[in-house]
Amino acid sequence: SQLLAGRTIVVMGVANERSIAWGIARSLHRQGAQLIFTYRKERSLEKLTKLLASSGIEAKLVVSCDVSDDSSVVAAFDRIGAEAGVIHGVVHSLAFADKDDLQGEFVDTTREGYRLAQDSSAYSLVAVAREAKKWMTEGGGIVTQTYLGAERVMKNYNVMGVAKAALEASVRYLAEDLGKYGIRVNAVSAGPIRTLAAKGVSGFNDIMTAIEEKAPLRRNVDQEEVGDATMFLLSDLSRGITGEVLHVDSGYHIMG
Ligand code: 0WD
Repeated sequence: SQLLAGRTIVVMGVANERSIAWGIARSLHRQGAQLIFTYRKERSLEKLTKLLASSGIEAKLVVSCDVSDDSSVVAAFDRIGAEAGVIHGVVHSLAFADKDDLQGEFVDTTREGYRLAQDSSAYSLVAVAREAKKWMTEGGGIVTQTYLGAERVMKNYNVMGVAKAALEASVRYLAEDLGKYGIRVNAVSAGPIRTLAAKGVSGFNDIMTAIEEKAPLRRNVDQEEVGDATMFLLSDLSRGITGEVLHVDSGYHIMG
């Protein structure tokens, strides 16, 4: 039987077929979830429409949402609530930083670059959780995507590492706030995966090679593995887990 039959889940952050959010959407669909998608750019809407058609996945709703704009988040979840009534999960798979801040030294980060990364990549989860919880009246799960750069200094990741640290702390505070409503909040910390966002991080190829050499599994992970772990965190199989950061990284994070 399917783990997510009868559940409605909002997936935020599909930009193209390589997006982690698309891998997640496929995992959720395989387990019977009804999916609602949000997108920011028109270009992503076009890609998403084609992906849905070619994969045979039928979206319950596709709605525009810019997570750095409160009124856009409110409007998106108003529409989602009006359409679905109840939602059981949200996948937050978005982040943004200025390309100039993903190279060189962190010490040179501008105030505006810092603000932008925090706002789109960390605060966005708080704004989304606040709107989503209104419709999560049967409980459920919220899952975001983070990276090891939150815990350790990773070359070039810089301002995004600091934003991911804030995101992971936000997961814990949100888990405490929403736990009383039966809503669990968790993060998946994925290893490097070649996507549009990854193109912005300089030296990305070297990072992937390091995983092949040093990670216990001696290989990189893919969108489907991250998708299945995220699916697990949205399903009842993980009902005792909240405030957690689950590494899907071939075990790389345990290595010294
Ligand atoms: O190696 C990787 N790719 C890893 C990514 C390793 C570990 C974690 N992650 C994280 C990312 O930091 C991000 O949080 O996974 C998440 C998804 O990343 P991705 O799949 O690599 O990225 P991508 O395919 O580029 O999609 C990100 C989407 C884009 O969609 P649009 O429609 O805007 O083209 O997030 C979007 C981004 O532009 N995004 C926003 N969407 C709404 N409002 C915003 C925003 N303000 N900012 C960025």
